[in-house]
Amino acid sequence: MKITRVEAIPFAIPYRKPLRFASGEVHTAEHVLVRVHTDDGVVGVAEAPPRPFTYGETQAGIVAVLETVFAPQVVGLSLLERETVHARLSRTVGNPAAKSALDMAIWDALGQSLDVSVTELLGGYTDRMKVSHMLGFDEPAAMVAEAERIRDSYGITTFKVKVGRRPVSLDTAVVRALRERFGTEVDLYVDGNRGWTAAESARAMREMADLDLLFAEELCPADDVLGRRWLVSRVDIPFIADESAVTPADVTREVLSGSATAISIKTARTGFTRSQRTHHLADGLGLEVVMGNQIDGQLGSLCTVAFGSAYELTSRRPGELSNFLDMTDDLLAEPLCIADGELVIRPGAGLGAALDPGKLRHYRQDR
Ligand code: MUC
Ligand code: MG
Repeated sequence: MKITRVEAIPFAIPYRKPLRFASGEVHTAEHVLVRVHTDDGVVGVAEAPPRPFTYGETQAGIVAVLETVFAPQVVGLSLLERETVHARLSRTVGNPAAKSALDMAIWDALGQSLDVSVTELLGGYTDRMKVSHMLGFDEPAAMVAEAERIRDSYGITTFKVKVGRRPVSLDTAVVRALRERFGTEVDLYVDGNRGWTAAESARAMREMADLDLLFAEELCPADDVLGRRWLVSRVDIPFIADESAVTPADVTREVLSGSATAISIKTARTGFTRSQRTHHLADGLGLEVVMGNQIDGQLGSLCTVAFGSAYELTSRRPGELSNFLDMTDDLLAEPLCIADGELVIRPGAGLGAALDPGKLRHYRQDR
């Protein structure tokens, strides 16, 4: 169970349609496949989705930091030494997606070596999650049509609506149109990706007060410290910290200072080892948790559902597991399948993520 080699393989798969939100837009999944090899011939896999506009990581940067900084720190360790891996990687500040993919590939390899699933290794609560779908910026009619298509095709009835445009009525009109079209048949929440000021957020929330929203996420920047606290104190639904609370320490700071009352856990940026810590912290603090999506491909979504299914708290709310539906293709040999609004973990050991060698050859950018 000794780690012998770490590969970082850049690949690019186009989106059918771009996802647009307040802090950026994504046209192509330019991700990094991480493979961890062991002396027994086991290969663990995970993917790192860089989000330069949020965390400053780039595809080339992730490859470089994995090859030159992180791989040498883990080669030679046993798969069981996950806390040593965590301690070594944690000496470096930042680089969340690079560290997380390495961490998750190690857990996958460990699961394969022990012949148990990652979900069982982590907590083994259930084998599935309900799915929440993210609706990117568009006109109200187009966003309603997209929600209809997603509901009809996959049985999904929870939608996260991207907001944060100016004037705020551009977005409040979308949420109102969704509620008018679907009534109580769907659950809705909003994510501003820091696009509004605290005052604009308060105004938008007033305009949407009758629309029965589940949550509000990251409507304004947490760096506007007093404005954000003021906003959170007057919003009467859970206020989710997403990009403002990446590490467990961030969560502690944001929640104890009154800048958030719920959190998003994204395995793409906290892997399994840190996500576990964040889960336990949220459990102790009594926080609502939503399993978020860093615009992951299918391998990343498999990681999210594997973690989310492991605990009662993380599987309570629908997880954001469906961004891959907008991609033209993927690396998994057998595509993920969302049915009746649910995604089920893969049977078998580790993550159960067999890759298609032909697709990897086609989409990889390093040869
Ligand atoms: C989200 O919840 O903010 C957009 C950028 C990113 O990193 O995640 C997405 C969705
Ligand atoms: Mg968010």
